[in-house]
Amino acid sequence: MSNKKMGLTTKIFIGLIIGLIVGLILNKMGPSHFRDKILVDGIFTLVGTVFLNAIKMMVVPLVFVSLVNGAASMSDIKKLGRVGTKTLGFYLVTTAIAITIAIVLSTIVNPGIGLDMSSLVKSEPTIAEAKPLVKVITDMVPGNPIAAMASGEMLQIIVFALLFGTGLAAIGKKVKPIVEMFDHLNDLMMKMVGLVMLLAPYGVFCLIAKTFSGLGFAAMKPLAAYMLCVLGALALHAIFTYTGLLVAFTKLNPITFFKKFSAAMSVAFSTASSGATLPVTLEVVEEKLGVSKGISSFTIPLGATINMDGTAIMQGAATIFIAQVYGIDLGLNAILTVILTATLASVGTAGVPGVGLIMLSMVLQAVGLPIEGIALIIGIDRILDMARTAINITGDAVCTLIIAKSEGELNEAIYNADVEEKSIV
Ligand code: DAS
Repeated sequence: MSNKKMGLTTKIFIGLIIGLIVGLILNKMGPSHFRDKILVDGIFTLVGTVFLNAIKMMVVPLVFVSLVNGAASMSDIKKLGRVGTKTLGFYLVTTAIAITIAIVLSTIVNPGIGLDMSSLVKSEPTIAEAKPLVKVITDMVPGNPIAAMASGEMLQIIVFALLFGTGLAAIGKKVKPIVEMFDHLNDLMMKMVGLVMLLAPYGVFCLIAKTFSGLGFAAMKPLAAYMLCVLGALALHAIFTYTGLLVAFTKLNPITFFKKFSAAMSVAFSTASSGATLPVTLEVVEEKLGVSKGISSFTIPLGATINMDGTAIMQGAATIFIAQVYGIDLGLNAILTVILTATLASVGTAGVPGVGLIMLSMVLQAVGLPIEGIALIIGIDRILDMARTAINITGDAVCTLIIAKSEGELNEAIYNADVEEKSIV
């Protein structure tokens, strides 16, 4: 992990801790012109709003470019046929399971119930009533894709981008320059996200200080409950979904998997970037778990682009939390829309720090929840980003093992080797 990245993560943590302390002190100080007008409604709202707007600014271009890029990179799927279809199928199914676990757990824990934090966010949320699912589906196809982008109709942008990218993949060689252009544009989007995230330490400080100056310790419990929902769902998904799939489809020992894959998980945790961890993921999957290069060189990079189970879990829990904080009851239609949007959105979410939060604003827009709700959770998101990135790559590796086993391209002697040697000694 480069010093620059370590620097940003450390700075965000420092912004979080100092913002928490300043917020609690201001809360204890009680109302005053200085606190309420100069600080909370002044500096904190100004910097926090600039940071949130910078995140919102990235949503449409990031979603469009990364989804076109994701879909166009699936041209290999056509070539790889069976393997590609199986890989895509496993990735989408595990992501949908992940977000469902997060939503069910969050509706049991109810992290946002009992605390109205909406007073902290200036603009009144404009909530469109949850559309019937049939209308959601029919509305997914934009009558005018440019208008969809201008108005931030995210599901319509997703559908248009996936069709656009699939079209590029279907044409193949003739449009190679366009595919390469989108690959470069994707790099540009990642760089712009990186530049926006440079604001994070200051934005996080102001948003956390604002939240806690208004609510004091009362805000600790719901935010802690939200974090527990995300971390709990990540753990449940890893323990039950991945272990269950691994045993059901490969009969391999899951303990061996987690023992060997923990090296890659710790790199993903410390970098909060699936992309940065890619070389380590490939090395562990090939050298320690016995997957052939022919399979892993396709499924792992594709997974780092289109498979984000951990991110989907955060998006599911955050959507429930924000709806509860605003006192909005998400009906079944809205819940299904969240699952659909987050699963589709994960197709294009590239693996860089903070990108899941940007995609969260897209999920919130899809169900008419106020994006300003992100201000409530952004302060603690970096910690959750590290944990969910570790799960993102674990999902890629589990699906890769299943595909490799089904294709007869898994060397089980390598998979079991180290553990048996250790047990003999
Ligand atoms: N940090 C992203 C990744 O690298 C995940 C996220 O932002 O949710 O996978």
